[in-house]
Amino acid sequence: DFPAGDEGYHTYAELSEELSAAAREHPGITRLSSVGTSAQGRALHLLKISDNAGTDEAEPEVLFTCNQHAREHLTTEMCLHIVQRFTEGYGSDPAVTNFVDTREILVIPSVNPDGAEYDIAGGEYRGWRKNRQGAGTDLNRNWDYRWGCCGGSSGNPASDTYRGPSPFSAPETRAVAGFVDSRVVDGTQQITAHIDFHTYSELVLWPFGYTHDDTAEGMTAEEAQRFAEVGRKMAASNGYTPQQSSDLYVTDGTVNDWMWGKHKILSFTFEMYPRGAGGLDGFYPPDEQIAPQTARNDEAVDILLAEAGA
Ligand code: 0X9
Ligand code: CA
Ligand code: CA
Ligand code: CA
Ligand code: ZN
Repeated sequence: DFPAGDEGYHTYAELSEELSAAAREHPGITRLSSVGTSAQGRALHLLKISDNAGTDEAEPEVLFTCNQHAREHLTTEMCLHIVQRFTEGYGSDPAVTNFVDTREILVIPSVNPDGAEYDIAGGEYRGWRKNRQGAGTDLNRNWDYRWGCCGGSSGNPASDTYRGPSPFSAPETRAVAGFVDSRVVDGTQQITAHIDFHTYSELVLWPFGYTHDDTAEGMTAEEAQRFAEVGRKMAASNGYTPQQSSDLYVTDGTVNDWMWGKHKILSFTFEMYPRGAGGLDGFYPPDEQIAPQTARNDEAVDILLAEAGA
């Protein structure tokens, strides 16, 4: 469990129950499923929120993923907040109602439930980042786009940025990627925009991460410009700092590079609160921060949902 005083965070069992409750209480606009299972067999929950959620309608699909990194528990709360806002606000909040009616909102609140549970299992935080397959794979180095290309990951299983023995060796990344691949319908990828939530540093990041170059094969100057424009607009709404992800440091095999490189999905990483901290402390803000730091991204989420239709 979470340490005393941090009970506001959701364990995997509590997350599962919240999602079931949201689906039960809002059956017309939700569909709860899973994209697969983790290395230890936990369901990787997926909640779709849209009018006529049981039907695949011709509406832009927007994906939100959270908790690739085990210890980044605030991000799971971010995805839950998105779920709650777009279910509970439907019919009363006009902006929410409009997005639910005109988009298919796809939320995967925990990509790494095994790691998250391990991080809290001892009743005190362990500072765990990776999944729980062997010595652990960094899921955000395991995606099959220029995997291991560029010194932005490690081949050492003991490393916190271990890329795994092969691309998509982790069942968690393979499952999420399989779901995204399955959204290609009649040759067209239905998902047009995506945010992967992380902590911490208060940043809005866009691809590519594998190279310092602004443009590269698969990223024209116009496309890079669009990323920067949307990224800056979202950052202006939440006070984060916008930049190309490699400006932070070079990574390879990350989710954004795959989403854009393979599927041309407008894919961002948000590094949430806090802006700075001493080492591991930044991963464990008190649960009193959940409400303000998740609501802080409401406008940015709405900006992305609007852009998804553009
Ligand atoms: O290293 C990561 O996977 C992300 N940061 S975290 O502290 N949450 O681990 C950042 C990924 C963004 N990509 C690049 N910085 N290139
Ligand atoms: Ca508290
Ligand atoms: Ca719909
Ligand atoms: Ca659809
Ligand atoms: Zn992270």
